[in-house]
Amino acid sequence: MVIPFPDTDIYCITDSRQSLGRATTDVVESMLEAGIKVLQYREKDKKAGEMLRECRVIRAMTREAGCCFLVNDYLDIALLCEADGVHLGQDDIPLADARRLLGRERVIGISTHRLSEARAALAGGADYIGVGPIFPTATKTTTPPVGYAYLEEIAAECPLPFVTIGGINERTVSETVRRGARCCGIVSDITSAGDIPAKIGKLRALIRAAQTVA
Ligand code: TZP
Ligand code: MG
Repeated sequence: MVIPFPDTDIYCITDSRQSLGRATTDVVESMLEAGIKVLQYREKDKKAGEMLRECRVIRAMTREAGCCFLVNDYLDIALLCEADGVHLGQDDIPLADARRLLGRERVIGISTHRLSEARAALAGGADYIGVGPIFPTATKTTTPPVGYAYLEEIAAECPLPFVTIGGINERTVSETVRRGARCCGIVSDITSAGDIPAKIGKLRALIRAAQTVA
C-alpha cells in the first residue's frame, strides 16, 4: 500500500553531511519520534548499494510510523525499497518517464524555480512541487534563490500541494509561512539539531502561530 502525499506542516529531508556524525537511520528515528508525516531520503555522497541498504531500513521504519517515504533522484532505489515515491529536479529523469516506471499510484514530486516549471509539473501529472530555494543555503548551492516572489505566486494559484524549501529555519520560518508557505521542506536546521524532536516541536509551534495570523 502506497502512503499518499500528506497534508502536513514539515517535510523532513536527510543529509548525512549535516547530521553531527549520527547514522541516517538514527536521525530518521528521531524525526519519526516527533511525528513527521513525510520524509525524503536525500544523500549526495553515498554509493548506490549503501543507499539501498539504508532505504530498506528506513522504509520499514516509515511504514510502521505511517510516514510517506520518498527517495530523491533514484527511481531504481525507490522501486527496490518500495518507497512511496520519488522527488526529482529539473535535470533528473523527466516526469513522463518517471511516471511510466512508477505507475499512477506512487508519488512524484518535482522541484520548481519559476511558474513555467510549476505549470509543466502540473500538466505532467506531478503529485506535488518543491518551491525554492527561497533563501541562499549551503545545502544546495547550484540553484540561485528565488525569494518570496515565486512563493507568493504559487500560494496564490497552485492547485497542487507545494513544499517551500531553502534556508528555512527557526529564524525564517514565520515570515515564510506568512508569505504563503504551508508545508516547509527543511534539511540542515533539523538534521544538525542536537535534539531533533525538540527542534521539530519548536518549528511546528512557529508554523502554527504564523498560520493563525497569516
Ligand atoms: N532544494 C531546494 S533548496 C534545498 C533543496 C534540496 C536545500 C534546503 O536545505 P536547507 O538546509 O533546509 O536550507
Ligand atoms: Mg535531483
